[in-house]
Amino acid sequence: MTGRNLPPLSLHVPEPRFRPGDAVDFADFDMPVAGAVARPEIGTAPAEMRDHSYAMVRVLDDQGHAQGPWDPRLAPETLLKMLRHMALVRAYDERLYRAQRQGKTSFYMKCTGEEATSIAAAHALDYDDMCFPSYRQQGLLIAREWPLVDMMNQVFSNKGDRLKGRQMPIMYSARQANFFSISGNLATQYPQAVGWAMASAARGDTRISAVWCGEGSTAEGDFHSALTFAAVYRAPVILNVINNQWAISSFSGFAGAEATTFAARAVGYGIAGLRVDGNDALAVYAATQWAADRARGNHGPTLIEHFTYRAEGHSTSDDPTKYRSAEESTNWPLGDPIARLKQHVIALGIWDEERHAAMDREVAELCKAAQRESEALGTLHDGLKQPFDSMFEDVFEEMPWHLKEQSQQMRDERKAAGI
Ligand SMILES: Cc1ncc(C[n+]2csc(CCOP(=O)(O)OP(=O)(O)O)c2C)c(N)n1
Ligand SMILES: [Mg+2]
Repeated sequence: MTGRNLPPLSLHVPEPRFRPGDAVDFADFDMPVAGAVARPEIGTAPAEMRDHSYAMVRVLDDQGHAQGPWDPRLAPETLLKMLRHMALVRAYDERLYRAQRQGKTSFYMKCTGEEATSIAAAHALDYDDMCFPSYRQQGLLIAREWPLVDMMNQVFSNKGDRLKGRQMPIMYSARQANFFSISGNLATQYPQAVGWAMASAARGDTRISAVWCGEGSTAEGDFHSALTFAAVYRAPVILNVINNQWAISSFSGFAGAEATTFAARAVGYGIAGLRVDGNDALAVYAATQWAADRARGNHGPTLIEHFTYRAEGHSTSDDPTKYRSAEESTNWPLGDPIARLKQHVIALGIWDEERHAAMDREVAELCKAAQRESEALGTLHDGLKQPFDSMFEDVFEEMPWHLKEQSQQMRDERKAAGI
């Protein structure tokens, strides 16, 4: 303590608005009007786009009609395909969540409520655009029609798991789908995606990359160094931040949401920023398409904040009833992404309740059949599926002497122990 006559310093510690049991009222949520935000030319300088980091691009209005300059005017087949992929990812999540509760896998993560942020983005990208996902972008693989059985094999770490049980369940890797291996270390994919985009440009290629992280992960240093490189070299990359309001049990305020938007991170770096309603598949599609065109035209990166809500637990290891009000999810002012796209296609006269119910049954059956096929190759219930020796393989092209020695020691010890 110094003797100076000054008030003591204090820290501001953010507190979420609602805790378990609280009544949730979003009446003061300033609902952005659908169709109200201008759509800039793709080559617009970041300095002229500041307002876009604080506004919110919305296309679908409350009646399910598409409004304004961001309406991507998609063909009926595309709209219905996006709807089906969103329903499929929800059905897939439901099945694997139950499989985890039955002890068939140790871990699972759902993306309930956030389906549009992956599915609509994947539809707006080209197949050969390289995706650097976080652990909640299973929708990218579903939209790229990657086999469900292969995904489930990874979750069950069974005999069919191409990753040989070395990755945590759900940390997929699918090179042929241009889907980079998921890492549990938050935000590491950001510098990787920017580096990949820089390499693509340096080689004179035409492919771009896209990367996703949660709002909590923007507090990682990797996020900021990636943005510096992206801005300096105008890397052809789309930087997605999925603001689902929560990072396990700490709310978005701990990553800076009380002070500004996550899209506004772009402003400080001189990057184009867009903030979109992440529960509006058409807004996500339109923003992604805009950012992809911008990157392909050598106009540089775009940071897109997808404003959404994590409707369920962070993972199967989490219990959100301990830290947030259950009413948040049911009262979320931006609704449910599937219900909103469904309302849109019904309003267009190309869909109806009967077809929707039939589609839900069909995707549930598809997941059930895939699960049966995958479970035939094993689940967590029946122990290890990969030979013990395989833990030493695939790290070096040629196994170095010390690993050979260690694997021999393991074999000797197992033999001595009678295993
Ligand atoms: C570097 C690092 N720090 C902490 C963790 C533990 N962790 C795993 S997920 C998570 C929350 C991330 O929240 P957010 O980025 O908002 O993504 P969300 O889960 O909401 O999709 C944390 C802290 C980790 N995996 N890696
Ligand atoms: Mg989050």
